[in-house]
Amino acid sequence: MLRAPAHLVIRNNTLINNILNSQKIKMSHHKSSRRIEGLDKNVWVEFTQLAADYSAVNLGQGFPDFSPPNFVKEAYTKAINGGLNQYTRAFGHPPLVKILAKFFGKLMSQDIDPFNEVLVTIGAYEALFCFFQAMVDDGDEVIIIEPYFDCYEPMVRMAGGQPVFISLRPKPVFGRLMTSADWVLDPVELANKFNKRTKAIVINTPNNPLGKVLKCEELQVIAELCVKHNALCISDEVYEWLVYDANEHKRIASMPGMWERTVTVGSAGKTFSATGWKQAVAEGFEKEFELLGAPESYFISLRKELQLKRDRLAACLASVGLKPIIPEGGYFLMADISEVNVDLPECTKTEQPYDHRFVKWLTINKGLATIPVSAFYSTDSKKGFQNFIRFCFVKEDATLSKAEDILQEWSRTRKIQ
Ligand code: IK2
Repeated sequence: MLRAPAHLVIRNNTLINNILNSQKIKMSHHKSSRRIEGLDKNVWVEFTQLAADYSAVNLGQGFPDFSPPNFVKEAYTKAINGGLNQYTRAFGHPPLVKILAKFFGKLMSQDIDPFNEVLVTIGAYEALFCFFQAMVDDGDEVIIIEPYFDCYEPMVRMAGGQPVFISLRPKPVFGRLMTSADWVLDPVELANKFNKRTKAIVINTPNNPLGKVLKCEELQVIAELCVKHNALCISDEVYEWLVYDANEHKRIASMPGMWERTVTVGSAGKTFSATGWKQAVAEGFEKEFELLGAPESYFISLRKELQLKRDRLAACLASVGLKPIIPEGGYFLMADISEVNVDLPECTKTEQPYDHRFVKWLTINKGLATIPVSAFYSTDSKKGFQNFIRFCFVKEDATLSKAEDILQEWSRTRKIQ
């Protein structure tokens, strides 16, 4: 599976709650293994439940509340009615791995062997899990860039590895809204994180939660360090089709010296707005292959639609004093809450970071669910990043309107007080 040092384009087609995302199951008289210590809590379990309990307008978890495109829904029905209901090839359904190799081979100008270089997993989660289990050994160091999608850290630890964190830091901006491009890595600091124990670096572009799209020059710095230190790169590109304005998604696997040392992870759930699906993806990619770059392509129309939603939400947040950081990609938007004074009541536990308490208050008292950004930082860095919350804008216009009404009403009452 992951045995060859060859490049693997890992695509997947559904979202499942894997062991890291499930609540700890108590087995009578048996202690759970050391490997899952510290995994009993996570931000998705806690805040998704809270949103449901208070029937809040949910701009928290990253899933579209609109339907996937008809052509994939039809392919799904066709697959089931046509008898595709039982096991297929373990490493990926042959028509799917073939079109993935053809599709991404074209984008990366590489010949990709569908049967040796493509692995289909159940969600990007499983692809990440397989990578860490297959490649990381006890004591290996894995560099993780903060803020990061929260499963990287426990997955590295579970494999026996040691996470080494480096933060993207915001540069000061004057007279305009901040964008995700203003958050940058210090190349010297990054170089200092590499050493002979470094097994891999995890990158995520467009980034969740910030929306940063890594530029060629930024990827170049990472690539050169990987080559110099013979390190692997796991490149989480699940939002690859969602880049806005003049930004372009660049694939680190295409850079000199990187093909042999990169595992690229995509997500059909994100790509086709169907986060809970398992089939019908091959036909979706077949159709998109024909339309690549054309205005009728779903990847292009979705991006345009989402850019409007991003701008609409950003304008609303700015008008009520929650400073948005304009994302270059992805479907999340971080906002700075430091200038909004809220008297958080006693009921919110004080030992939790401020953003956790703020999000709870907003969900319970105003009926709007979001996600605290400190959940995307390591324990030592959390304190420095308690003043941001994340909004998901891959939502129906009606959902966004409800959120706007809540925010505007709240802003009016703040002004009156
Ligand atoms: N990698 C990243 C960067 C992701 O954002 C996700 C999905 N996250 O969505 C939840 C949220 O942030 O609200 C994944 C991997 C997992 O993708 P998949 O759904 O294909 O398993």
